[in-house]
Amino acid sequence: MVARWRHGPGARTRVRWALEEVGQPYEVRLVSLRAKKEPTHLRVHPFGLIPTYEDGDLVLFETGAIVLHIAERHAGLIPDDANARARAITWMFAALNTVEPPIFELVTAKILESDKPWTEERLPMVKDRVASGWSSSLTAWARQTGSMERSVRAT
Ligand SMILES: N[C@@H](CCC(=O)N[C@@H](CS)C(=O)NCC(=O)O)C(=O)O
Repeated sequence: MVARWRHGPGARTRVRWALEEVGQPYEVRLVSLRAKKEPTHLRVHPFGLIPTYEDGDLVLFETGAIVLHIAERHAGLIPDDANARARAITWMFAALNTVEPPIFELVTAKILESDKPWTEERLPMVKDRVASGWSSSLTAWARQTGSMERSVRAT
C-alpha cells in the first residue's frame, strides 16, 4: 500500500509519524499555500487545508481521522482490547479538541499576532489557559488515575 498525503510549510507531522510507526511506505506531495485554495486541492480537502491522505479510492482529511484510519488498519498504534482501545481514542480526541486549541491560540498570539495592539493584554490570559487551564488538572488526574487503576485491578 502506498499512501499519499499532501503537506506544505508548517505541515502537521502526525500523519507521517503514524505511517512511520506502522512501517507503511508513503509518498509526500508538497502543496503550496496558493495551491491549497485551488480546485484540485479543494476536491480532496473541503477547507483547503493540509494534510490530506490518499490511498487508492480513499481520500481523507483531518489528521485525527487519518491517524485513526491508519491505526485501525495496522497493528501497533492502538490496543486490541476494546476498553483500552476506547481509552486510546479518547486521548486522540483530547489531544485534538482540548490540548491543541489553547496551544494554537498561544502560538497565534505570540507569533502571528505579536504586533497587534491587543497582544500585551491578551497574552497572559492565553498563557494562563494552557498553564492553569489543564496542565495542573492533568497532573492531578494522572496521580488519581494511577491509584484508581490499582484499586480496580485489586477488586
Ligand atoms: N484540524 C485540521 C487542521 C488542519 C490545518 O490547520 N492545517 C494547516 C497546516 S498545519 C493549514 O493547512 N494551514 C494553512 C491555511 O490555513 O491556509 C487537521 O488536524 O487536519
